[in-house]
Amino acid sequence: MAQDNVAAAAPAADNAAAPAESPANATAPAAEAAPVAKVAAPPRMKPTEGIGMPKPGEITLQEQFTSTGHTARWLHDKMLLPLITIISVFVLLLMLYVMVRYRRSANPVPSKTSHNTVIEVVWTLVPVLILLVIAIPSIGLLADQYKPAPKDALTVKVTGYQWYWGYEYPDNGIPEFVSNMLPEDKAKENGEPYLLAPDNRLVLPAGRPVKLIITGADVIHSFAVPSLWVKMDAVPGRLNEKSFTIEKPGVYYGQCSELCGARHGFMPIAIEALPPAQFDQWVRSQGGTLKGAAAEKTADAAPVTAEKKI
Ligand SMILES: [Cu+2]
Repeated sequence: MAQDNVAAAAPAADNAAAPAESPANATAPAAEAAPVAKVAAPPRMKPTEGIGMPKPGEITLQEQFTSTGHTARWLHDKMLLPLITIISVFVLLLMLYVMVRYRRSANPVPSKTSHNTVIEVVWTLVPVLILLVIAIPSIGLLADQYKPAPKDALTVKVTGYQWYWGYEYPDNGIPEFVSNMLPEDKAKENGEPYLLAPDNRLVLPAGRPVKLIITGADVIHSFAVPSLWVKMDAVPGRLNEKSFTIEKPGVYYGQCSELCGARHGFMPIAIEALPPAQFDQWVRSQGGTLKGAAAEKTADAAPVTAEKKI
């Protein structure tokens, strides 16, 4: 293309009636030095209905895509929910029984009983045992949620602003870009849930450990993605860490979860988890460099120019 322009400009130089822009066209190719190989960003991933987002009428937790998420959902669905159901039904039946069995018409002379050692021991010990049974998996889950990231984790800095998110990839040399909510017509056009879909997503690799460093720039926000079991406060002047590995590629939506001002409800989060190779392609499309094992595999990759993905 550069040669075409030069060839076209050459005869024009002798021609007095040459269009005014000809000299500019002739010099432009010279100004652009060696051709730069451009890596295209992978196409914007389509979300799957009901995955990584709430479902209408849903009463339980969203389907989980991290190991901590699976433990948490198991604790909620298989332990807490059955226990509170049994206890609530038991107390309700006990109250109904007492109301019917000891009603005034059936008991004109009320009992004067005020003490029963056996019952008192039972109603103290049984709740203690129930709490102990809950505590064991619960403490394990708590520890899991704050486990430090493995050494090879990809670090991404997340900053909460009034009222949008900023994402920076220090490991890949990608400077911060911001993520704003999509207007309703644009979200619908993309086939994405309005109020959950932002323009720029937080792109992460699936199957590789990730470490988010979360902070706030103005007030306290909270970075929360329910289907990845992620919720961490973004506090000005403090760096909070959250580490996880996303099991499957996909789009996972979340929202700011700390009341942060007028547009708190309009600063959604979308994590696009790409297969590792596609993530590396995305990094290069943004002008970033690969890190660790990913860099060795594609060491001969051509340099690229930055291209923002919308
Ligand atoms: Cu908020």
